[in-house]
Amino acid sequence: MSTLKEKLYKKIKEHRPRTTKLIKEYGDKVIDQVTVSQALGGMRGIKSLVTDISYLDPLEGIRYRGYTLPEVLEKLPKSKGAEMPYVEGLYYLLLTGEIPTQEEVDDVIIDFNNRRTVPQYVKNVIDAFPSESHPMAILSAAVMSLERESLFNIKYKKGMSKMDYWDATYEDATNLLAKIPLIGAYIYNKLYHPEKGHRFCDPTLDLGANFAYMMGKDKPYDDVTRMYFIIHADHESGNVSAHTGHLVASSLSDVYYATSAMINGLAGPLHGLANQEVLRWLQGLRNKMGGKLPSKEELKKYVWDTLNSGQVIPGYGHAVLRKTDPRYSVQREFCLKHLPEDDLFKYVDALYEVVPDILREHGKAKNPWPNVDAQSGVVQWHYGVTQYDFYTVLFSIGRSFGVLSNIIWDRALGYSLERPKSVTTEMLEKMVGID
Ligand code: AMX
Repeated sequence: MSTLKEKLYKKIKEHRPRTTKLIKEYGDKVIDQVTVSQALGGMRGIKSLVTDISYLDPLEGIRYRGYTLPEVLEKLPKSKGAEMPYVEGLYYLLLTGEIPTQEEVDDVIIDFNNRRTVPQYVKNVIDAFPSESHPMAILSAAVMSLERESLFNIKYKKGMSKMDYWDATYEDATNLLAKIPLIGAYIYNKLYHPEKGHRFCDPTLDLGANFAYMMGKDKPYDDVTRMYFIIHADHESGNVSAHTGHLVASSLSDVYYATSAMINGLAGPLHGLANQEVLRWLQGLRNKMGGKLPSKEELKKYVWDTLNSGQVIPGYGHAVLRKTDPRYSVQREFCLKHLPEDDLFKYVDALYEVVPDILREHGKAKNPWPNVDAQSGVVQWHYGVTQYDFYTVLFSIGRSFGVLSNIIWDRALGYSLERPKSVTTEMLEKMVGID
């Protein structure tokens, strides 16, 4: 058993009695109430999910296992000369709640490297897609095609004890996490650089560096990759991608079904696709300005024109956050250090000066501040990943780490099949006293 798996098992055994006690002794205690607008409005804010992997404070932003993003980036081990930590170390943290030592991360890196091989039939599935297909559709199908590898399914059919569900799920999840960056890079090269062909992975490199290598990118794209995957990994359980993964896995569908479903949820423009929308919108602005940096008045007009045509300002607002997203700030810091003169970065910075005030005046958005997506496309664009359809694939790879860590723990703690209750509009009208 690997060091990570051993540590995880110890944590699971320690945690199980806490969940059992809560259900057995406090199962009837009320922790929230539901209003009509919540029932009709996407269940905003209802406390009805439990996860210990991450928590999203509306003002402070995300914490992974109690650590803020700057703390995560500072404390996790890094390779020599790197600014950003190993993604493999993040997996260790998400699963165990502990910051790994260099030795413990090395162990995970070796384990991941041993699981990397992407079967030829998955590549065939990818190759069979027309080149006009959206890369998210291809990613979803590629992950789905891997489903036949599920150890959970094999063991379940043979009659596995519930107490062992986490083990087979851990194996499936770790196999998928090791492969999904390679699948992403394969899709990228097929769609955008078929003339260059595909690169085999480099077994001497960690996940972030190998992804950069397979994408054909030089330094510091390895750090961009690590930063990107780490900051997108988790955002507690209620967002569309995390919740979809959890929901599908709650029926004991294996992690391949669950991950493919979470990818499908992430592909919507109000969620993961927003980063590509931001780039489209910024390019529209740049074209309008003929490449020059707009004045404050020109920027304001562009923002108001977008709003007045009934569209949202991509990269701004959030269902839970009520302040600037720390994931935006982490990327901004990176941009200030590495690409302060980048054209698009200057646009993004200038927009930060005007959009929050306009959204406040517009009076609809509960949060006028930027979210993660307002910055992330700019970083990718700068390093030559200009095919913005691809940005949500990068988001998906990062998000898989959080979603799969959650699913492993869901199985370890025996979380139930999800089944909330619905009512009809007529019932709702009766409940509030409308005749
Ligand atoms: N521009 C214009 N209007 C906005 C807005 C924005 N950026 N953000 C919210 N609003 C509007 C909503 O459309 C809604 O209008 P309605 O009453 O006419 O339906 C109203 O303000 C209230 O919305 P809210 O409660 O503040 O937000 P929400 O929880 O309903 O939606 C989100 C959250 C992110 C979908 C929304 O802010 C939005 O559409 N933002 C732009 C797209 C985006 O950046 N998405 C990425 C989010 C992060 C991620 O998941 N990757």
